[in-house]
Amino acid sequence: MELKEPQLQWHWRRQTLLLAEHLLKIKAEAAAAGEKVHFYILPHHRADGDAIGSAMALQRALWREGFVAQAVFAEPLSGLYDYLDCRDYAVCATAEEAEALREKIVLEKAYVCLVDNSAPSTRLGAREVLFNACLPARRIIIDHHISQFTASAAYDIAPDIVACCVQVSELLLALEAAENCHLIDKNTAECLMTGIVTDSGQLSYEAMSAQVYLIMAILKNRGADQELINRLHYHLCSRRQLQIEALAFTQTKYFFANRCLVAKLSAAQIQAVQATDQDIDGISSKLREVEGVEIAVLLRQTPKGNVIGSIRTSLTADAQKIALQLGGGGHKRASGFTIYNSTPEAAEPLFLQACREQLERTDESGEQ
Ligand SMILES: [Mn+2]
Repeated sequence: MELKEPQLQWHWRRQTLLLAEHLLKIKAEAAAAGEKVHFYILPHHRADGDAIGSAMALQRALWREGFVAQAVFAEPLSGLYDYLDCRDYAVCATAEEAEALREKIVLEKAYVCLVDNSAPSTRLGAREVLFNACLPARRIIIDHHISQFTASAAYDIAPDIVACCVQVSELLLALEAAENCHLIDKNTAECLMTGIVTDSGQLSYEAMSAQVYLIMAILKNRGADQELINRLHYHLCSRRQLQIEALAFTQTKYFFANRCLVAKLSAAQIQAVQATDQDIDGISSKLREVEGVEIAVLLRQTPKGNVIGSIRTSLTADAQKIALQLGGGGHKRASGFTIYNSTPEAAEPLFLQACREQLERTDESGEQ
């Protein structure tokens, strides 16, 4: 008996195949010259599950390919990711640390690969000099955000894809197919599954294509513990998280006939509870689920006095268009922005102005 499901055919994206070819060429040239090729992998700062998963999976796979590869983060990874067993990463947070690494990159004529990130000037912090120090022909980008860069053989930029980990999965599967080798072990599969589960809002966004489910099936088959990943990222709740959520949920205001919901947290409140980014991360997604709400935002103040806005939208409004007006970016259902030297109170009218245009535009165009 044969199962017929033509929609479930595997599809190779052109960018995946071009990038796989690019890597194989680098590998072949290095082998011919008898040289070691060095890669530095830079995810965006304040790395989330997708940034961490894609950076660590790529690092492990490049090792298997015989390259020297080092993921370099802007900050140490939270204990939440201990199950990924990724201790072999570097942290580059200061100008001095960046300078030491910059010299190595120049000396080694290294490749620098941005993952889950294609905004070097705003999302790398001190590591920006590393990208700039890399020879332009040795820069690689794998990203699913709207980008200033154009897709090319070395730049897989695909804003329609739900997670960068999907792109890395496709790349590694293309390399496996081309070389008849095994790159995705249990650990790498878990890194990749983590990015997909977290960046898709637990598989809830419309960018969850049939192909992404196929990839998840492969990752599960390679040993990814998707049940554990779901529990750690979506079900377990720290006491701090419960406290900061309770605080945020009582500091909400509705606007635009209850279509827009704004919650605020001051730096002092976050400090008092000692809440981490992870304790706070899920709040805006929960606000979006309130009946009738089309746009939800959490405006939270950092200790440095900046305001980070996390926008979540339901069916009609485009979070990315709102964030772009405020100098931020992201995706249709989830985007973010930073307003420097501000307070949640001062940021609120700016956010509402950006929403106003989006809500009116939605009305006019009659989008569903
Ligand atoms: Mn991502």
